[in-house]
Amino acid sequence: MFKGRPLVRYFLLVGGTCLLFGLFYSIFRPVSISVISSCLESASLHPGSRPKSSQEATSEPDNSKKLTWRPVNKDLAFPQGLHYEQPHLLRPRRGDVLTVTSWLAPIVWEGTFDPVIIDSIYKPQNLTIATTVFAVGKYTRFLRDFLESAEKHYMVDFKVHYYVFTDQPTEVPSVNLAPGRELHVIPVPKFNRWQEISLRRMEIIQTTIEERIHKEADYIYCLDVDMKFHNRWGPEVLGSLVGAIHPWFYDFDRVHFTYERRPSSKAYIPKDQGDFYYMGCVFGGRVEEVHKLTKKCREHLEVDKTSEMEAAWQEESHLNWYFLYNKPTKLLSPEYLWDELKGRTPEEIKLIRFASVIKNKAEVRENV
Ligand SMILES: [Mn+2]
Repeated sequence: MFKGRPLVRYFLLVGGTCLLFGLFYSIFRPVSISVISSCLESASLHPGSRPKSSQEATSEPDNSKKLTWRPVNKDLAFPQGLHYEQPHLLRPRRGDVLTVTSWLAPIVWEGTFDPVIIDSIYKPQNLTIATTVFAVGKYTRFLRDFLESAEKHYMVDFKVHYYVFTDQPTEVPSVNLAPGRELHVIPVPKFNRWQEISLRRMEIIQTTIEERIHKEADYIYCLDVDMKFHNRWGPEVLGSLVGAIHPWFYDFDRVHFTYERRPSSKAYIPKDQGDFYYMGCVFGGRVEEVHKLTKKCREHLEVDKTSEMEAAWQEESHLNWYFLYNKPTKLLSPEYLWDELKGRTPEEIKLIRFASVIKNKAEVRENV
């Protein structure tokens, strides 16, 4: 009895301590873990603020740190006295199509915006829109139609700087440009396969943003050259990060999207993931955001290349991966990148703004 009491006290003490520890642990563990992980996250959001590992230090120098971006004008200042149609909450302009995503990004369709309001907001902002096109090999033949139709419909009354990447600078046609619009020809090497052009495009856009576009433009749109404008393609497309929905897949279930499905590729998207299938021939947004996009896609393309992996649809597969994990802030409906091969225009497409030119792919593509 006398001997048993210290033993009881001992067990009480040990048991109590364990209980206390358990209590402290359950209270503070989730906090400390979330604090640590949020610290890690913020460190990865600002790569410049954390010491670089030796592996990173040996890779290419990170030019992005030195870049200064043009200030963002986020105001939607509207002039006084302008008359326009009143919006009605119970009368949606489009009842037949999705006009906003589940992360609240608008999807731009004819009827969802008032061009008078959009122009009145954006024209006074004195914006410069960089526009990249690649005209390599026989694709130079598309330049004239592309540029002439762009002068009629693309960002009319805005300062547009076209950057034409080509292996044949002498083949770039001279097209009359409206005041404030410029065309810069940037020589690139001739690639052996058309897939190669698609694989190198992200890298070339990234480098050109770093070298000059970051100083020269507020927004950048990267477009395919084998396309033609048919109707307004205006400032309603402006947004931080903008993707365009592919005209062939918009009514498909995501399991049927032509995402990259091999887990060994950096563009891999599992069957049960994905919002939309975006087309590689149109993407854009603020120069800073498009720089992040091209840099990440370029890195992923290079990782895939070292393991001799080529994603199903090259840069388009990587672009779809990027937009899945970095949601676009504005989406363009298929009006903004139609394909004439689709034949009869469906009911939901009220007008075609920009469409691919019907071409003999075997004839214009290099080494198919
Ligand atoms: Mn194309």
